[in-house]
Amino acid sequence: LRLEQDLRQALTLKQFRLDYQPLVSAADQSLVGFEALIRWHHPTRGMVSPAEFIPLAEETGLIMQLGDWVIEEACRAAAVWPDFISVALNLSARQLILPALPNTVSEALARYKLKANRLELEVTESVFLGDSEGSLDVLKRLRALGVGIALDDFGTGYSSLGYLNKAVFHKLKIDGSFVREAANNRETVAIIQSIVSLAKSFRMTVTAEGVETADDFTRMRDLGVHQIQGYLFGRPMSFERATDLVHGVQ
Ligand code: G
Ligand code: G
Ligand code: MN
Ligand code: NA
Repeated sequence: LRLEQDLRQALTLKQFRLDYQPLVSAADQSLVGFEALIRWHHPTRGMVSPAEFIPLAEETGLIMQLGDWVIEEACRAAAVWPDFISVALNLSARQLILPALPNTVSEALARYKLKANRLELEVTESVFLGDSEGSLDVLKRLRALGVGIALDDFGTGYSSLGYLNKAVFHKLKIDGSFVREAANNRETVAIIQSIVSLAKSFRMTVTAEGVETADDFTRMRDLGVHQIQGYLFGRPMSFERATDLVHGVQ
């Protein structure tokens, strides 16, 4: 497969970069962090969406190398930004099969002299589909390092509420589809309410993704969501633009 060959070369050819999407505090809309999102700029294909190449990277095992690069690159960015800015990155379920992952993370933190709480790792409920005991063990070792672990796209996967009772996750990220649906669906509002109360009883924070309008923002804030992410506050942007944002440059 052509795309697969291109993907294999893309790392050495330095065709990847991370973009950063701002996360703000619901209380005062101040910047509290960024989510790193990978971008592949192919010379002839143009921008290839991660929705297209991440599944391919997972199937081929390339996700291991690519994932290590993402960890390195996100830590390099975090080291440039002040301590109150956290950086979140996405992990594929396959990366959690690797017992070496906690080592990779702690070495990257050490290399960039980063406090562990600067880094947040996002996983989806799909980590519990395969070797869930092994994955949970890796997640616990990551948590023990002091990095944050967020459950991403919460509510869209199959139900795995039992896993919340393992003191692994520090944050739930409510999927953007719920946030947008909440605008005209009372049942969706009720779902978000119960997610927030669930999070409270497990001492987790809640982020709402996909916040696009001022109404979305107010609704999520009033429902008790702690952090907000979405086009209203910024699209994924280059490291340079993100750095400007950190320093208040418009
Ligand atoms: O911006 P958006 O199109 O970036 O992202 C599409 C999907 O790709 C999302 O589900 C997101 O979680 C995933 N994704 C983005 N960057 C990464 C990454 O660095 N690693 C993994 N595993 N997934 C990513
Ligand atoms: O990791 P996750 O699957 O949560 O990836 C987030 C995805 O949502 C990325 O593709 C990102 O570009 C996208 N995204 C971020 N903010 C918004 C938004 O406000 N609206 C929409 N439609 N998509 C968003
Ligand atoms: Mn994410
Ligand atoms: Na999401």
